Amino acid sequence: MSAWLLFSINGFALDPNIPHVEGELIIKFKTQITSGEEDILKIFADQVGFHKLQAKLKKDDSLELLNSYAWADIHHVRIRPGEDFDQVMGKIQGMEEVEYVEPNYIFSATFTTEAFEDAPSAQAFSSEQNRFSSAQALGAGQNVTVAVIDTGVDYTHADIASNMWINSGEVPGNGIDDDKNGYIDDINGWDFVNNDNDPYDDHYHGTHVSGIVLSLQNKARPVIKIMALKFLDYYGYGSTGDAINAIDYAVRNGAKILNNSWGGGFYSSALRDAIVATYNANRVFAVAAGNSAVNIDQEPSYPPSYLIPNMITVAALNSSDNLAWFSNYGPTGVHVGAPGVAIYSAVPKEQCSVPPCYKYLSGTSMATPYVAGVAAMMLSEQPELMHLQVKKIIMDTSVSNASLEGMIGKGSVEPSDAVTTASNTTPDGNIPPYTPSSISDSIGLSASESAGMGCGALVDITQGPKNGGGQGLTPTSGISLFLLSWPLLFVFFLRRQMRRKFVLSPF
Ligand SMILES: [Ca+2]
Ligand SMILES: [Ca+2]
Ligand SMILES: [Ca+2]
Repeated sequence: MSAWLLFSINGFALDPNIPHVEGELIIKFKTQITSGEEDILKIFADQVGFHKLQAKLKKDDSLELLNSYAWADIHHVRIRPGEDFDQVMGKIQGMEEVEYVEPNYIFSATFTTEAFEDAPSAQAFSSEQNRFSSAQALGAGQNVTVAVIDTGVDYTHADIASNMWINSGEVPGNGIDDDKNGYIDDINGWDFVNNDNDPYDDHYHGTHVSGIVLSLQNKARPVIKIMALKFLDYYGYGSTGDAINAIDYAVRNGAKILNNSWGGGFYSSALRDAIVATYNANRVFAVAAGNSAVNIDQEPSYPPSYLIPNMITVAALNSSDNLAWFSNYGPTGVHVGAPGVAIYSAVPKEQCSVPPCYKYLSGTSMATPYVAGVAAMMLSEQPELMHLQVKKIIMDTSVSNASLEGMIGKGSVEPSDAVTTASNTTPDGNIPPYTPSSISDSIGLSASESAGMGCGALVDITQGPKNGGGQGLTPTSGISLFLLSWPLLFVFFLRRQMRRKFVLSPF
């Protein structure tokens, strides 16, 4: 039986061209999803779930368990060499206890490497950034941790070194998981690609993003801490399983804001559930709209197209506050815009001859950390604000113009106004209950209405097929992003193939 047929049973067909890690699956059992911080902070890799999986699946020893997520009863497994991927997936699919099983899809960093022969001078750039730095005068409150879920961070960079998050419960270098969070000697974060405690950036994207987050704070009164969570590899690609690991780590280890400058993936129920867990834990999930120049209200792209109310989806603007030519848009799915063209920020020491190194990059990847930085300054001023309040303030204080009307939900982010408003806003600790709608659900509002956000910001835009559709689940924007980055993706596949000896699907 082919994978196509198996997936058809579930109401849609798996396109073999969709990039995924060969031989790996993500499985969710039908259980009551518990909500709230208490649950999500439970110790990782709940053994109950593992034993259940063993009882159900490991009798024939066909699976290797890579990870379990206690908060949603999700298991990340690898099919043992020699086992037939389709057969094993079919067996899992047929189990009545299984809510879903899906491939371990691959995502990519959302930036563009266009040449900047006419890059603005550093001086011109700084004038564009002035309105952002004006927010710096305000923040003088508590420290706020921002998780940069990306390619890693050069934590030695002059702009970054003193602003790294430090795991105070961990004694470095003693080979012991002192804080019992499941990670040994994790001082600044974790490297989920190589599974080690050194999340150094062997690309440059994550360092650039981190530099932008930190540019929102007053250097004389630093309050932002960067938690480095590497899930994108040397080429800028990463898997759903590693993304979920990173999201889980961020929540359990105290990051209030998660910066997600990546995307281009297929609809993953497991990734959706991981983001819902961040909602229940009162975290702000900033996410890049993507660089395919499409309307994601019509052509969904993931993760930006999920309907999860604590997500702030960010478009890239140029220096005239118009949409950047490459930026995705959509009045429903994209909430605000921020500078994303020729942004000057830190890159790792390997990137120039005389460190500290800097580089101009463009992308919604660069716009998103501005919003994460603004959110951090807001929470520094008013630490008890709920995620939906942070989002509402950022949206309501943004400034629209004729070119943005109808293209994105609101306008260009105004950091000073957002931080000032936050400091004058009474925190509301009551997180409205939220139940995710599956891709086969009809489009509509859910608990988002009770969140009081208005302006269509929280309308479900997961326009998947109705039940049994079988053809509507193609996220064309994701596909076009892949086309845009096809050569890199091909390199990624070759690399993976060489490193892990996987037999890879054509795409
Ligand atoms: Ca630890
Ligand atoms: Ca230790
Ligand atoms: Ca490493």
